[in-house]
Amino acid sequence: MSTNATTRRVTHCRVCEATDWQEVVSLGDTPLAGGFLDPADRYDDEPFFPLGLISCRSCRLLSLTHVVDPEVLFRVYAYTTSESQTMRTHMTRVVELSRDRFALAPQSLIVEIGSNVGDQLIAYQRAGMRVLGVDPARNIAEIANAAGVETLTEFFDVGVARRIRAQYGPAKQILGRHVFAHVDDIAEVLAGAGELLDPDGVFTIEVPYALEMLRRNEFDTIYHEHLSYFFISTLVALFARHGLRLVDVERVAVHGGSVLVSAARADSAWTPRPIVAELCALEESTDINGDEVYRKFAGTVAGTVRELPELLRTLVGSGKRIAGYGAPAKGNTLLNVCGIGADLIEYCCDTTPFKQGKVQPGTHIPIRGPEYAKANPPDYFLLLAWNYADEIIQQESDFLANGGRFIVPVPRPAIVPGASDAGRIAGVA
Ligand code: DWN
Ligand code: ZN
Repeated sequence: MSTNATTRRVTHCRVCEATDWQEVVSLGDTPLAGGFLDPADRYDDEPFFPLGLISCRSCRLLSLTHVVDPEVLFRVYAYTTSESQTMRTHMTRVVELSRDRFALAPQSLIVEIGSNVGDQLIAYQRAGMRVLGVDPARNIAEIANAAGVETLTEFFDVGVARRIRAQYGPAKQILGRHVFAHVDDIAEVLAGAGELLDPDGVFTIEVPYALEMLRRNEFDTIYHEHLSYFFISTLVALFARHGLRLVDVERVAVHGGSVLVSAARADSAWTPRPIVAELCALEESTDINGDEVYRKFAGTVAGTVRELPELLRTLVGSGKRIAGYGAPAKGNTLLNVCGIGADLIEYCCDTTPFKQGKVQPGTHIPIRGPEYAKANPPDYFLLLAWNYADEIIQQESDFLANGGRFIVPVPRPAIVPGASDAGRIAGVA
């Protein structure tokens, strides 16, 4: 079933309002990546929505072709920040970088948009800051409030920003980690930031870096929650339109290669660090303003969509058992677009209690907890949560020692060799 009532086709660029789009890749109709379902005999009413990527020829924003109503996507949310060492270390670093670069004193007010269960704000609390979370997901905000992180159950907009300022005062930092790409009305959020920000405050976002998505073929990070995929040069232009100046970028490894980007009021004392111009030059030299780089990306995506199911079919055909490692949102783009279903993947193993016992959207592969995977180890894990590859491969040393192997889907499908595989060529790429 495809639904029109809750979708809108994108016509104007949400950064620069231009209407000249290059079609990059169409991934067909897919279910919502976070639309985990209770097991059922039939799934006739499951909604599917068009999923396609286009590039604005004016500012090179990469955008989805269709916007799904945020009330549908974000009021009940399956994703809670992963309890991984990688993420804990990263969150501490976000606090240190912000404090050191922008002179955040103890007791500064930090407001986080899309604050999820509050883990990032707890790291700020430890550094002595005052914190406030804003997150529209009722189930998630409840967990954060119970953990002692005051969280408003709201979409951030001008009205919410004014209320916060009246009650708590201006914010020294407004933070949005992996949420800005989810916002359709960017102008409203930036106007809200303008209302709430202290004259010397910074607006900091962390977004997947579009250059990395293209370079590493991370096409599975394309799904309905992610409306925008940003280059630094696009963000420079965006902030300038809204009275802000992009002053800092830090490249960070999380979520497949992201950027932590800070903007200050254009009339503040903060000036751009050299990295801003360096990354704009890198993007220029990668020819992001031409069409070819996007055509090439589409070709690589098509290659993976062909090769990955072939590899899995060959393994299953020779009697091997395969399970998915993790049930991340991006896994559902991968599985649905590649046509990989329960005939190839027995189950997906995920640590998130909310997902366990449910089935994956579209493919209806059951989701189990780690104990089940321990008791029923497959021959191969398809590493759907590939962004935690190092940590997961390390923690699954028993699985590897017993002959189990991981398959990574991107940049090209490949079997990760174990220590005992020296000299053998694995995978298809
Ligand atoms: O922007 C978004 C990003 C930041 O987070 C979202 N729209 C939703 C979400 O995307 P995701 O679901 O692809 O995120 P993760 O963090 O890659 O998800 C990893 C999944 O794998 C989680 O469900 C937890 C699970 N996991 C696991 O089962 N064992 C993770 C690790 C590290 C593990 O050891
Ligand atoms: Zn544009």
